[in-house]
Amino acid sequence: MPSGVNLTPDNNGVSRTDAASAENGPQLEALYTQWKRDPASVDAQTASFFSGFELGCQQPPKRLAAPAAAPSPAGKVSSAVSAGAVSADHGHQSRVDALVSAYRRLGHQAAKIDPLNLLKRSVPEIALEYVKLGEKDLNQEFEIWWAGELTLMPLSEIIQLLQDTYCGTVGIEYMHIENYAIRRWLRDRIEQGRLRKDTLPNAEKKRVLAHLLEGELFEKFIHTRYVGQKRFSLEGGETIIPVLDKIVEECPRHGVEQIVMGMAHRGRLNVLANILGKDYEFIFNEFGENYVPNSEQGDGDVKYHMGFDSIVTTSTGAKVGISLAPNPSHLETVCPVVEGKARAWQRQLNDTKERRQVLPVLIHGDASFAGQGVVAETLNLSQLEGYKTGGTIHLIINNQIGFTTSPGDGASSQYCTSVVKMLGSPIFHVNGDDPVAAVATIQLAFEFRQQFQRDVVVDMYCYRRHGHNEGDEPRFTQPLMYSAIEDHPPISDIYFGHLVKFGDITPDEVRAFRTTFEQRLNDALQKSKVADKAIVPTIRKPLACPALLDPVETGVPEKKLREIGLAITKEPENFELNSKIKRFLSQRRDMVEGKTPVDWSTAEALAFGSLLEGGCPVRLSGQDSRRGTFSQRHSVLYDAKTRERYKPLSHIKEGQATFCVYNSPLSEYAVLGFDYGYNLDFPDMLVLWEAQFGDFANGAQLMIDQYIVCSETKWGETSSIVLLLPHGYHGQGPEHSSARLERYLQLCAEDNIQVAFPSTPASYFHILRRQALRKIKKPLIMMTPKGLLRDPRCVSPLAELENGRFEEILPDPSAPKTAKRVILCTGKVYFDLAEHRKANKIDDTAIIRIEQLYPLHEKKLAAIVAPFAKAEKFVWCQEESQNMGAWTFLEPRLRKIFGRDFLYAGRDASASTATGSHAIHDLEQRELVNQAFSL
Ligand SMILES: Cc1ncc(C[n+]2csc(CCOP(=O)(O)OP(=O)(O)O)c2C)c(N)n1
Ligand SMILES: [Mg+2]
Repeated sequence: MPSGVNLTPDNNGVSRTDAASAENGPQLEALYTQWKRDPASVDAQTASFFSGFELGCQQPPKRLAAPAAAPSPAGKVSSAVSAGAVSADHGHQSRVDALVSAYRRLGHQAAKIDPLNLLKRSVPEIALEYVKLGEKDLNQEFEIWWAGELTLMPLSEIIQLLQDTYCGTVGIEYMHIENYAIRRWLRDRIEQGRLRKDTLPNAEKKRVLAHLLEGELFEKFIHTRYVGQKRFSLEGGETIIPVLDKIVEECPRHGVEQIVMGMAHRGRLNVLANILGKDYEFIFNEFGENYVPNSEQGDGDVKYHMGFDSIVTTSTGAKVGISLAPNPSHLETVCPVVEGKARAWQRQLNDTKERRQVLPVLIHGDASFAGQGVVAETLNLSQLEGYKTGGTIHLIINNQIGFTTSPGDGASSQYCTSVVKMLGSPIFHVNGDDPVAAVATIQLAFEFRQQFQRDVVVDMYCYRRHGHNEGDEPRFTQPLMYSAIEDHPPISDIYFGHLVKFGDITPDEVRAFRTTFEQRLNDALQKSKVADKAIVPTIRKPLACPALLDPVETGVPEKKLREIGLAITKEPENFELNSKIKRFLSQRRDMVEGKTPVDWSTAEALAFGSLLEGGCPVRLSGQDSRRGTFSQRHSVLYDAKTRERYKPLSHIKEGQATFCVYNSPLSEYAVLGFDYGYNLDFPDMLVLWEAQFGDFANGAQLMIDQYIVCSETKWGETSSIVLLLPHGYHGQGPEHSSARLERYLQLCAEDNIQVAFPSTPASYFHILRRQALRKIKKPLIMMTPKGLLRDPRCVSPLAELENGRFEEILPDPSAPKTAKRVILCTGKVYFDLAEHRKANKIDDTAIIRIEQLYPLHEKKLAAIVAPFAKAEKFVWCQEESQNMGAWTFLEPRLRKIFGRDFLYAGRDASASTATGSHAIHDLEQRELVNQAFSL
C-alpha cells in the first residue's frame, strides 16, 4: 500500500506515524538533511520518498526557464517551492502561497454544496484582504504548484482556479489526512479538475438522467397510487441513484465482484428497484392491502427493512453481485454487520490480502451518522487486523434534517461527518443538485478506496421533499426550509435543462423515456393487483425446531486428541518462550497425555484443534481474547525477545483449516455486530465472540435484541454465532459477576437460540463441537467460567472428550434412589453444592445439573429426575438474585414438568446484580448453599 515514510512501526509492524505528516515536519527535515549527506543512511522507502520529492521539484514552472532552489519537503509544497523562485515579489508570493493553502484546507466551507442555498458560511482566510493582497495584484503573475506541476499564472486566474476547484459544488476535506502520500494523491487528482470539469461522455450523461428519472418517477408513482403509505421517499435525494449506479458500473474496471451494502429506510425501495433490480411488481405487491410475507418462515418485517441479493449486469455486460443486508429500524446498527459480511465474502473469495474484490458500501442519513456511536465504533474497525475490509464507501443522504431535528440540534460539529476525520480518509461534500459532480466524485472515491484500502465518504447534500414519512407535516417545525423546498425544481429538471443547453439531449428523448418507464410501472402495478387478490392471510404457528435436541456425536478418539494436543503444546523452534508459558504448555501436555485431567481452556483448545484438524475453520474475537482475559487461553505465544507471534492452533497439520483469533477494540456493539455479520455470510466457520466479562455484553444489547434472537423469523437469516460470556459470583462486585443470564432466557421462543451454562470442560468441549458440526444453525449463548478456570474441581478426564456428546442434563449417579431431596442447578454453583454435600457427609440429596437451559430437554430432565420421584423436597438453587438468573424462566416450566412447586434457594431479589463487599458475598454464598440443603 502506498504510504509516506513510516518512522515508528509498532511491535506488529503497523505504521503509526507517517513521516510526511504535517505533525512531524522537524523529524522529516532532520531525515532529509541526513539523506542529503548520506543517502544510504536512511531506509529504502524514505530514500525513495526524498528522491521522488526532489524529482518533482526539478520541474521548472511552466512559464519559467530556471528551476526553483531546493525546497524543504516538510514545508507546504507550494511555499517550499516558491522560496527563492523567480517571482516578482517574495513577500507577495508567500501571501499567494498562504491563500492557496487556505483554499486547500478551508475552501470546502465556501463550496456551494446546499441545493437550497440556506447554508450560510463564511471563510475569512480565503479573502484577498486576509492575506494582504488586493485588486492591484490581480494581474501580477505568481507561482503555484498545481496538479503536480509548478506553474506561473496571474493572480486572478489562480483565484478562479481555486474557486472552481475548492469552492464549486464539491467541498473537499482532505488536509486533515496525516499521510503525505495520500494527501498528495488526492491533491493531484482534485487539482487536475477531476471534480471540476464536466468530462462525462454523452452516453454516461444520458445514463445519469435516466437513473434520475427512474428514481423520481418511481417515487411519484407510489405517492399517487398508495396514498399515505409509508415509504420514506427519496425525493430531493434522487442523485443517490446515479451515484450508486456509477459504483456498480465502476466495479468491473476495479476488479470488484461483490458489493455488500447496508442502508436505512430512506430511499431503500428505490434502491432495491432501480439499483438491485428487484421487480417493481414484487414491490407493489408488498404495498398491497392483502400482502402477507411467507408466513411459514416467521413474523417477517416491514418492506423497507428487507434485504435483497442480486446479480446486476453493467453496461459492458459484466456481472456484479450486490447483497443488501436487511436491517432493523435502529439506525446505523447495520454498519458493523455489513463490514463483517464483507470480510466473510473476502475470506471465501480468498481476497484477504488486498481486499479489492469485495466492496462494502454503507448509506447513511445525516442525523444518524452524527448521532449514533456505532458509526464511530465501525469506523474504528476499518484499519484493524481482524476487522478491516479494504475500505468502505460511505454515502450520506444528507437531507439536512433528521425527522424534525435540524443539524444544529443534531451535531456539535459543522458537518455530520466530522467523526470520519479520525481516519486518514477524505470527505467529499457534494451538492446533490449537480449529479455530474456527484458521479465524478464517486468515481474518485472508488479509486481512492481501491488504491489505499481506506474508507472514503461522500456526503451528498440534498433535501427531503416531504415530511419524515409521506403522511408527516414538515412545516410545523421547518417552515422556512419547506417554503424553499416548495419552490425548488426537481433535480431531473435542473439537470435536463443543463443537458439541453449544451445540446446533449433533446426534450423528445426525455419525453419518450418518461412514457416508456411509466408504462413499465403501470404494467407491473396491474400484475401486482392480480397477485394481491390471490393471497389469503393466515395466522402462523410459532416456529419450532425439535431436531435441536437430537444427539450429535462429538467425541474425538483419544489418539487424535493426543496428536492435536502434542502439536499445540510443542515449543516453537528458535523462539524464546516466557518461562510461565513454558510451564503452561508443559501442564497442558500432561493433560493431553492423560497424566492429569483436562481443564477448561485445554478442553477449548482441543475442541478448536479437532475442528481445525477436521477442516472446519474457527474465528474467535473479543477483548484480549488471544491471551484470554483470565490468562487462561494463550492462543498466541510471543517471543520474549522479539515479540514475534506464534499461534499453536495453526500448527496442527498441513492442510488444516484456518484459525483466526483477534483481540478486538474495546467495543461490544460494533464488534459483536461484525462477528454476527461474518457468521451470517460464512456459516461453515465456527465464529465466537467473547465478552471480556459477561456484563459488558449489554453494550451490544441492540445486536442481541434486533439481530441475534430474531433475524431468522424477521428475515430468514440463520446464524450459528457463539457468545462466550464469563459469568459467576466471586465477590467482585456488581459489574464483574453477572452476564445477565435472565435476559437471554427472556428472549427465548420458537427455538430461536440456545442458552447453555456448561459446568465441566468436557461439556464445553462437546457443545463447541456440536455447534460447528451440526447442520442446524442457531446462535449459542454460553455462560463461561472465571474462577473455575483454575479450580481443580472443574476438570474432566480425557476419556470424557473421547466418548459421548453434549448432555443437556447431567445426572447424579452418586445419589441413592432413596434421596429425600433433589436440587436442580446450572453452572458454577454446582461445585459449591457438591462440596457442601461432601463436607457435611450428606447422603440423601441428589444434585442434577441443567447444562442447557434452552431449548430445555424436558424429557431428559424428567427421566433423570424420575428415580427420585419419592423425594420430599425439590429445590432450585442459583447464586444469582431471585429476579435474575434462570429462576423466573424455569420455575413455571419445572412446575409443568413435575407437577409440583420448587423451593427457591438463592439470593434475594435485588436491583443491582451483586454486592460490592467480598465479605457479604461470602456470607450470601454460604447462606444460599445452606438453604439448598435445609429449606
Ligand atoms: C437508533 C434509532 N433511534 C431513533 C430512531 C427513530 N428515527 C427514525 S428515522 C429518524 C431520523 C433519521 O434522520 P436521518 O438519519 O437524517 O435520516 P433521514 O430520515 O433524514 O433520511 C429517527 C430519529 C431510529 N430509527 N433509530
Ligand atoms: Mg436526514
